[in-house]
Amino acid sequence: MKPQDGNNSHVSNTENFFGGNETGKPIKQETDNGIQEDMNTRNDANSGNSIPTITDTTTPIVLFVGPGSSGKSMILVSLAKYFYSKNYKIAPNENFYSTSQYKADCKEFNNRYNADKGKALAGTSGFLLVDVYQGSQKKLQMLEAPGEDYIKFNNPTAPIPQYLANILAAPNKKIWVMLLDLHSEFDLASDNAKRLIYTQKLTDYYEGYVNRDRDAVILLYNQIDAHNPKFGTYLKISNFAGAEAFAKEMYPNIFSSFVKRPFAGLFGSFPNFKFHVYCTGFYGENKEYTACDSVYPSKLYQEIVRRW
Ligand SMILES: Nc1nc2c(ncn2[C@@H]2O[C@H](COP(=O)(O)OP(=O)(O)OP(=O)(O)O)[C@@H](O)[C@H]2O)c(=O)[nH]1
Ligand SMILES: [Mg+2]
Repeated sequence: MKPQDGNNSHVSNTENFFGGNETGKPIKQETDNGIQEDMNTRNDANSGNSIPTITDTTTPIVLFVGPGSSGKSMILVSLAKYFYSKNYKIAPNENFYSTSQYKADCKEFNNRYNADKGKALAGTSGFLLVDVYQGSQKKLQMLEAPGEDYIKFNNPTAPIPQYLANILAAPNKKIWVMLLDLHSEFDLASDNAKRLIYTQKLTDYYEGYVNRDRDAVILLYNQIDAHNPKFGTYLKISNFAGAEAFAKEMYPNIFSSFVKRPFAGLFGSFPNFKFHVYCTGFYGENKEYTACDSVYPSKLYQEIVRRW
């Protein structure tokens, strides 16, 4: 989904900051005009960054890669809540993008964050760059971007938007959180064709941007609560090994592709990723949200800080 800026007419009037509509279900739209769409319709800024831009080229960046509505925003906010509990300071980076929509989203994030201390933080439906501070030192930047900028199932080879290409080319260490997204509305667990498209986007495209010596890759089986028989609920992980085996069965090429060979030309390789599971919370009938147990963000948090 896209932010409501300019003439972005495909965004429903009922869409809210949570990335959903009044019925609570996110509205998923795909466009396929890549860079032009990004530059022409999102920019209502007169000054500042006319496309989303990370100006800090040294602090590590956490990227949440996944299709629209796969759960990226909610992972970011549940992580933000956890960072807060660990006494890190969290602040949306207001200079990242100059649109009025972006400024409003930053304000909304701040308001909710400060009012609620993360009890029921909302996600955005567009962009958010969140800075994480330990004391006065910036340790991390977490990027939330619209899923369709990462993958368009109706046009998977479309170029990624220019802003994203710039971020991928930036010298910062990247912590790639790649969502396996098996159970969102695209239902990649039962749609073999789409799952293959997504596999190829990760292995043939994004893997090319992973710097194996600098970056970290986390393959995240998110929304595991949506699997039946269950591997976990929002309160606990019930069957990690089962979840991992299922994810491997669904994505054999991803698990075999993200490997590192210690010495060129020699046989043998080892995984160049960490596998984790995630559930952001419980979503009631009317999408009322109850945050997940800290077991999920704490494991992801440990993985991220281990590598920053
Ligand atoms: N069951 C379940 N549903 C989830 C979970 N996380 C997110 N959802 C559902 O997925 C919806 C979309 O989540 P978002 O975090 O907004 O998705 P997104 O990837 O940021 O989507 P875009 O911003 O459109 O790319 C939420 O409104 C929830 O309904 C989860 O862990 N379990
Ligand atoms: Mg989002």
